Amino acid sequence: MKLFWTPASPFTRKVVVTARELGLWERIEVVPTVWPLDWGYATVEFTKGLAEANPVARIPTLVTDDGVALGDSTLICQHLNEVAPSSSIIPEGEAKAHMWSLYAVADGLLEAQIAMRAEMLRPGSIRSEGFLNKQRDRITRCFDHIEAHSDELDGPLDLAQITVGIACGYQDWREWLDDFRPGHGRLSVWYDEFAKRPAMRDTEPKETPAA
Ligand SMILES: N[C@@H](CCC(=O)N[C@@H](CS)C(=O)NCC(=O)O)C(=O)O
Repeated sequence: MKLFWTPASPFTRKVVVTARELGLWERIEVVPTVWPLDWGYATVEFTKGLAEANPVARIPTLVTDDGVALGDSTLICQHLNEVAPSSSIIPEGEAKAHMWSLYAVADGLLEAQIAMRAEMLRPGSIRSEGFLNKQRDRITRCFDHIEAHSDELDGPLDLAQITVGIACGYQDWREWLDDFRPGHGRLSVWYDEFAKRPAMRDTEPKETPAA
């Protein structure tokens, strides 16, 4: 399998943490991608092979062992879960709908963080404060929901937990995002422990290296 990657992308981190937790990381060839800083509002020169594999030209994109390109982190994590030899991060039965429900909130939170990142990259004169505030409000609602459902974070490892952990990590990393801890005490305690997992410690976000 081949993964188009950068350490700055929380969607890509979701895939990497999933692969590590499922024992699949050694089977993945990493293709580092480069993103000129105007990627948020302009078409940029893509890393060789990315747009050819996935015309959406976003990361993560995974090319499977059968040569099929999957250009979305949720699909990639589902694929990894299917090929994992013995473990699973997608529960069966009643727990499955609850897991996807919490997952969708955490994934929407990631989308809001990345929408803000793209907006923050625009020159200040054309940046929309209204748009940034809308994303901030969405982020607050999502953290409030996760706090109210924090008992669901205590079960066996699943994809919702991974995505919540990565959302907390991204919120901590970008200085223009607010501290998520005030008012979210149970989530804060959970995250402090979750962030100690080797798969989380080894994938802390970093700026995309220059070409
Ligand atoms: N829904 C997609 C979102 C992926 C996404 O937004 N990736 C960002 C990086 S975090 C990207 O590649 N942005 C480049 C662009 O939009 O041009 C997923 O889950 O994989």
